[in-house]
Amino acid sequence: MKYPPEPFRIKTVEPIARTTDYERIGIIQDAGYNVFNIPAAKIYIDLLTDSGTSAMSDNQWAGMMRGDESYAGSKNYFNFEKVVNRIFGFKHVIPTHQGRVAENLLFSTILKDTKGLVIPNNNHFDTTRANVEYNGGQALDLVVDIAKDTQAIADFKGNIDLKKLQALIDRVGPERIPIGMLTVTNNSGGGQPVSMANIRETAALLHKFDIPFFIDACRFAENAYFIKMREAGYRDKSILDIAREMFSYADGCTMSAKKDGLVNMGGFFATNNDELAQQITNRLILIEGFPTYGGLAGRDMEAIARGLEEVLEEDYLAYRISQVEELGDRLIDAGVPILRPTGGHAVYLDAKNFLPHVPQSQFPGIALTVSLYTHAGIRAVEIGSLMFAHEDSETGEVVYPDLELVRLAIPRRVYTNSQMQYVAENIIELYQDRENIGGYSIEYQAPVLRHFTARMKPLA
Ligand code: P71
Repeated sequence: MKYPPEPFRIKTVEPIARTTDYERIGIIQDAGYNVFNIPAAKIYIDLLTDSGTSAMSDNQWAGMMRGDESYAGSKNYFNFEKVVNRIFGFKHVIPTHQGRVAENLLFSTILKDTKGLVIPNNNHFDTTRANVEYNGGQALDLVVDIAKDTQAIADFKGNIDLKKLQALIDRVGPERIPIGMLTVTNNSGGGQPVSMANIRETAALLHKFDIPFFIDACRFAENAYFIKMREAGYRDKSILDIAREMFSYADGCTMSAKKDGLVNMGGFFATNNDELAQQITNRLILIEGFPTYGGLAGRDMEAIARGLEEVLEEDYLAYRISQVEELGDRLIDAGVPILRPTGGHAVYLDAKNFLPHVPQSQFPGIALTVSLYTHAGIRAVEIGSLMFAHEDSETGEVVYPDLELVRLAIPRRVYTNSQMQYVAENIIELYQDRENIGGYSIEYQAPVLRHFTARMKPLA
């Protein structure tokens, strides 16, 4: 079967309400044309993010009832640690309440007191970039060039360009690179996977210069599934074995369990480095909590432990990846420009090609996001100039991102395929009416991570 069906049945339902076209026009205006400001009750299909939006299984809910809420040494922490160890293989496991805290702890520790440090990655996601920059470092994106061509078909468009990484090491010297990273799958680059060969070679290159290698592991299971399907020699390996091999090359990872942990809240930092683990643990106690809970309830750690086991199931991953692919295929068949091939957790509309008459300075991704909401009550997220355009620190000129995307992130185990069909049909309608969609300007913006709270206004 090309698109394998859901490997679960529905036990609890949550009603969702539709709004009228007229209501939505008022709602989006009140929201300052920023979909982050819309109350969720006014959204019909919410594809803002796949983060923290998963449906938990009956097994995870049962685990919630087994929460041990002891301040120190909760039994759930030991379950959680055991599962993380089994999959990721790192010696120290430090729970955090979400991924960006793991990033904050890491970067505030390794970038502290030193100027001019750079952190290479395939593509940093927004919170990673912000945590690097806020701590005085420079976040560099060294993804392969083919990733910038939305129509090029390749198996591993999330790979880092090893020549660019070597050139960076030659240019700034290894002493200015405290760690190197890879984000799996590459979220800002279309949810594209990184190959095992690229992970192995990145680690080897960094280690040659004694630079530690960390993985941003949010969607590690989806990445492992793509390796199984696309990379020679992995078809007969289990997802667990592939994941273990991926992390065996790394010195540690940051993880938002809100993605492939199949939970609504949680994350961790893990590493083999004793000294770093000690420093981070000390900081954790200051900002998150005691090392055996790190900002999480005991029941949350139990849900993560169980979620991490479930996400490795192949029936689940086959359904997951193909649900996203089917939505992508429906749009491709209708000629709608999307980033190809379809990524692991989302379909990314190519806003530059969808709205060629709206220049990057007028936020085509925002224009499309607003139209999707007003047309059909669908919430997507811009991954383009509002999120990533910035002023060059030397020239002061605005640097625009290569890609102008609108991401339709699919929550895990949440929406049915008929709801996905509704999404596809409405996007196709919008595409047919694209000439009537105009640009936006910014009315208010925060100094960091402005996309979350910006207020916009239509230009026409
Ligand atoms: C996503 C998110 C969360 C988000 C971001 C922007 C708008 C809406 C929602 C979070 C990530 C991520 C990667 C690769 C670290 C984090 C931070 N992604 N790395 O994609 O994708 O994790 O949210 O748990 O702090 O929607 P955190």
